Amino acid sequence: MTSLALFSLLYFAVSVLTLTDSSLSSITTAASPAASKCTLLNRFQPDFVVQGNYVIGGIFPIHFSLKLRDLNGTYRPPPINCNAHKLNPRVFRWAQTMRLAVEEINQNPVLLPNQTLGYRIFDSCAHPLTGKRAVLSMLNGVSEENSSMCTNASSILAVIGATGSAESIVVSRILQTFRIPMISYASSCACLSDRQKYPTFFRVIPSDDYQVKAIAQLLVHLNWTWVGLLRGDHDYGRFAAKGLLRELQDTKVCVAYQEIIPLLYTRKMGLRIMKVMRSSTAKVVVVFLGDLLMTPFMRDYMTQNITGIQWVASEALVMSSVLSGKEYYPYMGGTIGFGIRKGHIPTLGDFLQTVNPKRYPDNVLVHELWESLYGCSPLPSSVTQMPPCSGQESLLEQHSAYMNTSSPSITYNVYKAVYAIAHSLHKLLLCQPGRGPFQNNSCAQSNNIHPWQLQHYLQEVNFQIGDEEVDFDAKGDSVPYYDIINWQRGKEGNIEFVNVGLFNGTKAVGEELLIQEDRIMWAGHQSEVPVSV
Ligand code: TCR
Repeated sequence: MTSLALFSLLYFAVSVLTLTDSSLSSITTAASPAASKCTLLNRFQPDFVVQGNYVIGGIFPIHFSLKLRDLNGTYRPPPINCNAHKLNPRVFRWAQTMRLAVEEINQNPVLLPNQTLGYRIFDSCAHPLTGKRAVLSMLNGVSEENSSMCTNASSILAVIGATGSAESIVVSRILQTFRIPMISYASSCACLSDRQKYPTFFRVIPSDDYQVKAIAQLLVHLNWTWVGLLRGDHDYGRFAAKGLLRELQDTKVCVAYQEIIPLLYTRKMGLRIMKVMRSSTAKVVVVFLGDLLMTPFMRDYMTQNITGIQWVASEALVMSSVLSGKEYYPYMGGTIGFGIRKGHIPTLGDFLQTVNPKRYPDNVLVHELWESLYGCSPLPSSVTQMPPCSGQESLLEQHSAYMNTSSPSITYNVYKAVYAIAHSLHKLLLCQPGRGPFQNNSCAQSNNIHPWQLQHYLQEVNFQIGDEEVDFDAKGDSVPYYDIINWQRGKEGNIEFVNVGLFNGTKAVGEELLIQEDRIMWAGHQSEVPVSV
């Protein structure tokens, strides 16, 4: 038995105790000659698959708010079925962007000519546990020695993913066993820069080590001496808070309190945190949190009618369209933070429009996208509880959670990550026998590429995309560059993200931060910098 099969079995034995999803409830052994070699766990299917000469994996939290029920051990654990939860249109766009990039590369006569890239995209359901299920299902059937295929299972050369740092940590631990490189488009925890722990991890988002430097410089620059700190209870929040405290050590900025918003948010906990915020003189609050956790907190915050807080939002929050409705402006207007570099994908808008129920009548995810965007179901009403759609719904720009293509940031990262793999593979295939980088100057064999061989080329990759150069440093990190984003009131009263400066981490110390203060609108719709002492 190959080591992965063994590994899968072991993991399956563990997973089955907690995950009794019907799709995972039995092990199938393929009745083919390969059956003795490969034990397939193939019942948990990818959401999107396309065959190709070389196959890459994708991991995206397409569904969110997976609720982990309490397991007290006295009853059969309920299935974890994340598909019963809501589809996240923004993330659905990320997954579509991966498909678009692969299609573009396959049509490109210069990049990887005469070769096709394929993909297998899995849903991580925004949780490390289900992220683990996604990566195991993706790998299932791949053997460690030669990454060759068992029946039906594609060998995966590299993986695009995951989103949250906590998920990437789990995914990396599994992929590194098979020396499969991964490129994350969103995991920014400084903890992931440790090559000893995460030897096959790369990312196209800067490490938070730079973001906390940028935030510390901003706080000092604006003379804010007391600030509050709010963070999520995850690796991202924990490490970012630790980093910020370190950066503030030798400055005159002090942290008045550090409060943690739990993964399972309750109103009671939220109110307790708001009490702390109210009683502190620190009016500036730095928050390391994504919009999924910030939204329920904000809902309670607004009922408490707290105003006068100047938010400094972390990158995961600062470009979130979920919180850009006009009802948020009195409470969150004036927010400032560092957003990752945006890019432009000219073909994205048209590509996203092609994803509709007329074209994909049998695709459950496309139905869910419609349910999520329009509150109606493209299926006959007998099947669902939603009212039937009229068929006239169209994907207009206003459905911004999916169609927002004006300033892609994480979306652009996904695009870059796919291109990084394509350029590396291209270089690998150009290798001249006798002049290769491997033992005795050998090259990789094009019909049997090992993922670690691709990693060698990924580490060295350097290419241009738009006006940006993409490469990785020795730790797999990418260029530290942020835009300063300010939340201002748009024409219709909603929040608009306005660019008011930048932080370029490649510049000399002291020259990294460029800020256009006169363009900033502060909390409470003020043009004067608020005071926080
Ligand atoms: N790093 C976060 C996850 C995250 C994210 C995002 C999720 C970041 N930015 C934007 C959704 C949208 C930054 C992490 O966990 O590392």
